[in-house]
Amino acid sequence: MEFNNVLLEKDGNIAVVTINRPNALNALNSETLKELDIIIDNLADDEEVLAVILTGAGKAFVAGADITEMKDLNTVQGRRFGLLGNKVFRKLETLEKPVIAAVNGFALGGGCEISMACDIRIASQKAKFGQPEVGLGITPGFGGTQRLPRLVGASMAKQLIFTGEIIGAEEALRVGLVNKIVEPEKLMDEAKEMAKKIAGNAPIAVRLCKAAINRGIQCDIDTGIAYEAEVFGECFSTEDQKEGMTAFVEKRDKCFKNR
Ligand code: CO8
Repeated sequence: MEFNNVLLEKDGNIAVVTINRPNALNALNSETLKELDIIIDNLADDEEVLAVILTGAGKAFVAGADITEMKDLNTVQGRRFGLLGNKVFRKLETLEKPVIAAVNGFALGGGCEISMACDIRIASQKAKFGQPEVGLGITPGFGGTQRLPRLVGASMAKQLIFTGEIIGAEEALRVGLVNKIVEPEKLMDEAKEMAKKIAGNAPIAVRLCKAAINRGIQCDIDTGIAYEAEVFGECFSTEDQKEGMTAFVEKRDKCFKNR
């Protein structure tokens, strides 16, 4: 399937999704969001894909939602646009496969927000992050007020959102917005290496860990632990649990089958 603004490539079990509107610094317009929506559905259904990398073409990761498209929206249209972005980002966040954001450049507004809907963020030394919305007369609208405080704490999230300041990769690492920083030319190799490492583990266990962590960060610890016990138990109904533990006992390489 061909898309106008997003590229999808596969490298074995790894899918690389590249937002590809470099002339607009990969700004997210409705068409791009709708294409991402379809691509995420396709990735969910593709049994070959065990991990996903999201990146941007050219010098930006994503420089935000498309300001040209948003400029003249009325209340109803603004809400609809916000809901579309939120629907797609939440679908990405709850995709039953791990997603790594390989942040190659500007990740501003909706760009920072889509990176936060990924499970892990690897930043190039050239990456820049920020939520500059208040300078445009709006609030973050694709989950920034919700995911940023969960990642960096309420106080730092308020500083970043109230000031709209743009921070570099080092500061993003310091505040816990990114997992690691790498040289620009090594970004995709590093992301693929991490994706392959994850894909080498039992896929059902990885999927259940993602679900347990995502659920746990938004509920009380007793509910979270009860959920963990449930998914832990579920692992023992999988062939891969038997394989992983038998391979350990027999001191041989494991061969997971995603079953
Ligand atoms: N939307 C549309 N076009 C953009 C965007 C954007 N967010 N960002 C850059 N572009 C375009 C520029 O207009 C320019 O186009 P053209 O060549 O036709 O003039 C092209 O990309 C290149 O950009 P610049 O020439 O500005 O490149 P610079 O390297 O000089 O500057 C910056 C790079 C600093 C990233 C600058 O482009 C910039 O400040 N961009 C806007 C960043 C921003 O404010 N992003 C937040 C947008 S708001 C948002 O994301 C809210 C999300 C929630 C929405 C909810 C809706 C209800």
